[in-house]
Amino acid sequence: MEKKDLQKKQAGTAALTYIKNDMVVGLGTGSTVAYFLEALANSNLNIIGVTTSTITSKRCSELDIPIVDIDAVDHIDITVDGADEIDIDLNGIKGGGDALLMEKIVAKNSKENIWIVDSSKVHKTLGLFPLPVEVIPYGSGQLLRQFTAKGFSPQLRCHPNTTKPIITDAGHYIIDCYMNTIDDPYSLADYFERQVGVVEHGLFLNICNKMIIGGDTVKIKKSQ
Ligand code: ABF
Repeated sequence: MEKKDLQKKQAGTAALTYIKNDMVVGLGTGSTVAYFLEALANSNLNIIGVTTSTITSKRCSELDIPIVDIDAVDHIDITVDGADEIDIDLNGIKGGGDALLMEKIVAKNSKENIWIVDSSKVHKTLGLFPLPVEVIPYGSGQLLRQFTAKGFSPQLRCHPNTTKPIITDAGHYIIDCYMNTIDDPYSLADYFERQVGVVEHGLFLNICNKMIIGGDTVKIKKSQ
C-alpha cells in the first residue's frame, strides 16, 4: 500500500477512538472518510446514526450504518471528514469532492470536528489547492469575470475532458480559484460571502478541532 493510502487508512482508523455509543456522527466525503467508514462498520459501536452528504449516504447504506436526517436530531456530536488542504492553525480548504456545501452545513452543526488526512494535505499556508467556490448557475459567467479581474485565476469546474459544468447535489456550479497562496483567508472568506450569487466557499475556518495525520499525529486546536 502506498504511504499516502497507508496514512489515510491509519487516520481513518484512529478517528474511531473518539466515537462513543449513542453518538450522532457527521461524515464528510472522500477516500480517507471511506477508511473511517470501514472501521466504523467493523466496530461494535452502537451509534444513533450518521448524517452526511448524499455521496457518502449510499456507502453507509451498503455498510448497514444507520443514517439520520440532519434536521431530525438535536445536534451532531462529532463530524469526521477529510480535507483537501489544512494549515498549522487547523484552517482548511475543502470541496475537491463537489460536496463543500453539505460538508460545511454538517460541520457547523457539530459539537466537534475531526479531520483525517495524509501528510500531503498539511501546508504552512493555504492556497496550493485551488479554492472551490459554490455559485448559482445564473450569473456565474459574471462571477468568473469578476474573479478573473481580482486575479483569482478562476475556472468553472467541468466533467473531465468536457465543457459540461459539474452540478452539485444542491444544483449549483463550482468555480475553482487557483490562488497558489492565501495570505489572509479570513478576508478572502469575507469577500466571497459578500458576493451575490456565491452560495458558499471552500475555506473552512475555525471549524476543525482535531487533525489526525496518518496514525500518529493529533493536533488539537486550543479552544477559542
Ligand atoms: C472531503 O474530503 C472533500 O472536501 C475533500 O475533497 C475530500 C478529501 O478527499 P480525500 O480524503 O480522498 O483526500 O471532505
